[in-house]
Amino acid sequence: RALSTDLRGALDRNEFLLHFQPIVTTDGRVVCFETLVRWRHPTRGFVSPAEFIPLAEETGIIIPMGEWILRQACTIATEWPSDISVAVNLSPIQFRHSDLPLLVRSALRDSGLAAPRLELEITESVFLEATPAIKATLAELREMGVSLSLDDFGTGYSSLSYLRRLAFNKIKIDQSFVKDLPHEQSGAAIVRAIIDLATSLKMTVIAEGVETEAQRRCLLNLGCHELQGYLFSRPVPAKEAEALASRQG
Ligand code: G
Ligand code: G
Ligand code: MN
Ligand code: NA
Repeated sequence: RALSTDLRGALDRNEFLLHFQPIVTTDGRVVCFETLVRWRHPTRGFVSPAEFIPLAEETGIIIPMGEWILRQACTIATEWPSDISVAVNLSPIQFRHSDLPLLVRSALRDSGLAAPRLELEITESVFLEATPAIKATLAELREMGVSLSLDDFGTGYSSLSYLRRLAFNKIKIDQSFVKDLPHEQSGAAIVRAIIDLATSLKMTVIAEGVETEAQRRCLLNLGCHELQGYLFSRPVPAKEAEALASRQG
C-alpha cells in the first residue's frame, strides 16, 4: 500500500500530532517553541515529516494539513505564559495555493492568540520566485502583527538586504553551518558574517541544530541572539512543552 494513499485519510483519522522544540535566549530562557508535526501511522509507527511533507506537498494534502497544524499550534500556545511565542513552519505550497492571510487571521481569532506570539517560518526556497503576490502576502502578514522568520538560511540564494526589504523579523541559520563549529574556520566566518549583517539590519538571529556546549559558547561569542537544538531539548509532546514553559514561570 502506497504511503500517499494512507496520507489521504490521516487527517480525518486523527493520526497527526504536534511536537514542540524550545528556542532559548543567551541566558537559557525559553522564548518560543517551534512546532514540528508527527504522523503516527497505524502499522508503520512514526513516519518522519522529512518523508511525508514532500508527499503532502505533491498531493495537495499540505493545504488542509497545514491549516490543522496552524490552528492546533495557536490553540496549544494559549496555554503557555504570554511571553512565550509559537513558531509554525509554512510550506511554499501554502504560500501559492491558499489565502494565507485569511487563514492566519482566522486561526488567531478562533484561538485567541495575540498576533505577535505567532512566528511563521518560511524557507528560503519560497523566494526563488518572489512574485508581487508573494510580496503582498508577506506585507499583509506583517501588518497583522505576526512575526516572520526566514528558515534554513544560507542554503538558498537570497541576500540579506533583500530579506530586509521583505520585512523579515528573524533569520534561522541552517544547522549545516552550526555543525562545523567551533573547529571549522570557514564555518565560523560565515556564521559571523550572517550575524553581523543581520544585527545591523535589526533582525534577530537564531542558530539551529546546537548540540554541544562548545557550539553554544562559540555562537554566543559571535553575537547570536537565540539558540535551538538537542543541547537544550529535543522536540517534545505538548504536555512536556507546557511543563517546560510553566516551570520557567
Ligand atoms: O521534525 P524534523 O523533525 O524531523 O522535521 C523534518 C522536516 O520537516 C524539517 O524540514 C521541518 O521543517 C519539516 N516540518 C516539520 N514539521 C512541519 C510542519 O508542521 N509543516 C511543514 N511545512 N514542515 C514541517
Ligand atoms: O527545516 P527545519 O529547520 O524546520 O527542521 C528542523 C529539523 O531539525 C527537525 O527535523 C528537528 O527535529 C531537527 N533538529 C532540531 N534540533 C536539532 C539538533 O540539535 N540536531 C539535529 N541533528 N537536528 C535537529
Ligand atoms: Mn523550521
Ligand atoms: Na530550519
